[in-house]
Amino acid sequence: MTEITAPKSPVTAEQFADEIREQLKYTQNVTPEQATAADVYVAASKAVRNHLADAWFKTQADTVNGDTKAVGYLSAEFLMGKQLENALLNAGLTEQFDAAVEALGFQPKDIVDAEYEPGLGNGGLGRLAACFIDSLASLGVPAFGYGIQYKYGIFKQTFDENGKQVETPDYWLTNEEPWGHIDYNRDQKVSFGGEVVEENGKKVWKPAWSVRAVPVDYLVPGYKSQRVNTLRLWTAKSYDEFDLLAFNKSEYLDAVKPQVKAENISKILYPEDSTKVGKELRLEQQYFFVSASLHDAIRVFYPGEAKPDLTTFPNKITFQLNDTHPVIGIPELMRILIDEYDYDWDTAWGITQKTFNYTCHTLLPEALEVWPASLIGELLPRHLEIIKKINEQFEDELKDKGVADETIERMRIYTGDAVRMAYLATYGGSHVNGVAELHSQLLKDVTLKDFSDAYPDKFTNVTNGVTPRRFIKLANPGLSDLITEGLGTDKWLSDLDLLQGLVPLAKDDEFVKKFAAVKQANKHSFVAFAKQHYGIDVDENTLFNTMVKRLHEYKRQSLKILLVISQYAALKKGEVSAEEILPRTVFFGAKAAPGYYLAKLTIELINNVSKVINNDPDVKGKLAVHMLPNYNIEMAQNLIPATELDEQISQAGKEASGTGNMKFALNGALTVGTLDGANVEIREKVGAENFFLFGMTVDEVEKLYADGYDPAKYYEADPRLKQAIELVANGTFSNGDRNAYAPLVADWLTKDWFMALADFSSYADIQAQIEKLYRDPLEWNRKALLNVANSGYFSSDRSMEDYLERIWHTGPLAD
Ligand code: 26Y
Repeated sequence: MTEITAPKSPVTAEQFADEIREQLKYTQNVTPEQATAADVYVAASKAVRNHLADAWFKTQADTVNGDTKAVGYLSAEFLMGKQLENALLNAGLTEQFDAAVEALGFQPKDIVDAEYEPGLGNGGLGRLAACFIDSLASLGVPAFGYGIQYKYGIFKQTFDENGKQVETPDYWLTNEEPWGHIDYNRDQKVSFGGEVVEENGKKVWKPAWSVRAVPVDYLVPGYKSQRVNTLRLWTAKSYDEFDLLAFNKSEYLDAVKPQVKAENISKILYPEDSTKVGKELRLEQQYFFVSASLHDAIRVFYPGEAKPDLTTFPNKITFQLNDTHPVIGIPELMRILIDEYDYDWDTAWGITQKTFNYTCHTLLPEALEVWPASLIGELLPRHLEIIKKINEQFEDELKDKGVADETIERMRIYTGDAVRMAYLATYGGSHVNGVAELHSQLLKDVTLKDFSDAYPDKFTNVTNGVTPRRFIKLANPGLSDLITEGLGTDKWLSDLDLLQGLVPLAKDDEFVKKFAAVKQANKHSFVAFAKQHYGIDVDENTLFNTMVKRLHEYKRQSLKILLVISQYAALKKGEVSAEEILPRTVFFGAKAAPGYYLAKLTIELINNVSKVINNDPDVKGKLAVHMLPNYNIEMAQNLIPATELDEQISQAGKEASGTGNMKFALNGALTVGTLDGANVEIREKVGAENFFLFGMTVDEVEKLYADGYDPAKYYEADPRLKQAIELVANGTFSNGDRNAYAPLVADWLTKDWFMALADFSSYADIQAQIEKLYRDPLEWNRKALLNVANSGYFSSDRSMEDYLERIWHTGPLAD
């Protein structure tokens, strides 16, 4: 047995340089003279990984041998961002790295930049998973992230000459990827299809085909915690490389078919979010990673045991279902317990219900996954049987509770031809949570109302959070230093509530000026970043106003672009005098799902509005608009710290939480936003006077839907809005082509499902307040600083503490 030692003691810069040289020599096989930045990046990454190895082994051993329940975070997405800088920070090796790399003749930034960002997620849900595992490791809580190592992450976005989004595959594994270790010896078999037969009174699943799930392990180092957790992403391999028979008949393409079919499972990340895609491959992906992960957990916690006592399973690990994507895990654990380990139904159900909890990340009914029963039956026949039985038991339980028949009808998990995954998750686990106060309330009152009536105790809230290590310390070193100076300690990085200590400093004009200088420096840096990456010229003496997030109608990028157009029109008409003009640069960043027509048309519109405005000498220096391509974590880390005004303008009741809003507030941007998602709590924390609120409330939205919404009425009523839409309709942004945006215009005027038009006037009106405040830099920055000081609550460390207390009922490993 290997001795489990404490983590390696810190190294000097010289030692670290030697370690990099060694990696260059033995793994990259280049001399330091031959080495490029890409070589040094791989070598340094491997050296850091080696530094973490002992702490990783120790964490694993303590996790398995101790009696602290671990957390298994099951997620189809982990949007990690670049790893090297973060690993250095958490391992306490940043200074050694900087000096070592310089000794080797490189700039640290070039080495860090050589990393290719893995895009294994779509947006908020995937990034949240990444923040959560960072926080769990930092808190010292034993945890496993379980997901899929997609070969192709979220597509790379470019724009064609007409401003249309073009999606290109993101083959992020083109070059050596030093972080993931593929562990062929810890593989799992995952099977599909076939039929269920009865043998000796027992149901036996005879699958038709299987794939080999091979784990790729990523280390998740905690910040100053000496703990290193595991992110285990599964990749699919074929058991049959070649079908020899077919090959001998020289049908080469047919011969590799099984391999292609198997490996397809982990090939691509579906780029849809918020609109469900009922694709067979997606269900295969879900089952693939969940089945492998559950078996893996049994392997980890009951090593070598042929007949483990799995009644203890829920004491070993609690599984969080990150939205409905891993919910097939509920029937899968039932199947494992009953078919593979011979437990009776009731025992299996007890274990299963105790093991799982479900987080819902949406309010859009169309984002709740529903699978055709026929598809589940074909792909996972045994699971369909189990789901039917779960549904029967569920209906009986509801009857016993005295729930009315028509309510039971509405609540059915299995409807006869479909399986509702959110309902299965709600019934099949112990707790259900939304991701912000308002969202959790709406889940109880609307989306899952019947369930909350029947099982009120299951429902709880955990407001999202973001990791301050990546999103303040790494993204905004200037602000980090200032915070540390202001507080006299850097402990805030592990206890973000300490930011409160900055509140009194908002009264200190000198400190506020320092804060303003940091923001200006960040703007300056972003100007260089934008020039380098996008080839654009940005004027740093303008208000930096940003809207970055997925492109979706409910998020209302169209509301923002209509406002920009109206501001442009006012400037053109000379309605604003030279003294009144507040120069602004508006940044958008957003990917649209490839099949989402209106979203893609909105991107095209923004690009063409940008072209017209940026090339119009009449508004030069007053208004500029940039649609930045390929919004990703790296862009977020550069743009958020430079932003002064953040847009969070979704229709009230539609954005479950938002996490960008938290990152902006923590980086000293003021928010203009609606009373939606976590905006509500952000406004409460930072103070209503430090937040630009506009628009309808959830109740007002509901009432307007009920009364019958007619967007044309709003169009007629506000000349600013009317003018903006007319400019889109009359071809101003399409070289006179009146058809170019006709579908968007028609949608605005006749449907406008998310009521952008109804909120336009209040949104336009509040701009005067924003501009007035911005003209007083000291006051603006005072409020921005108060946003930072009062946003400590939005640390993902706090989110984790809430999950630990309300849902997981576990905690850190003993030291
Ligand atoms: C079913 C499939 C197409 C699907 C794939 C991805 C459905 C949803 C998603 C992703 C959803 C998502 O990212 N939701 C966001 O989660 C964040 C973290 O909780 C929230 O802050 C944000 O409001 C929500 O839109």
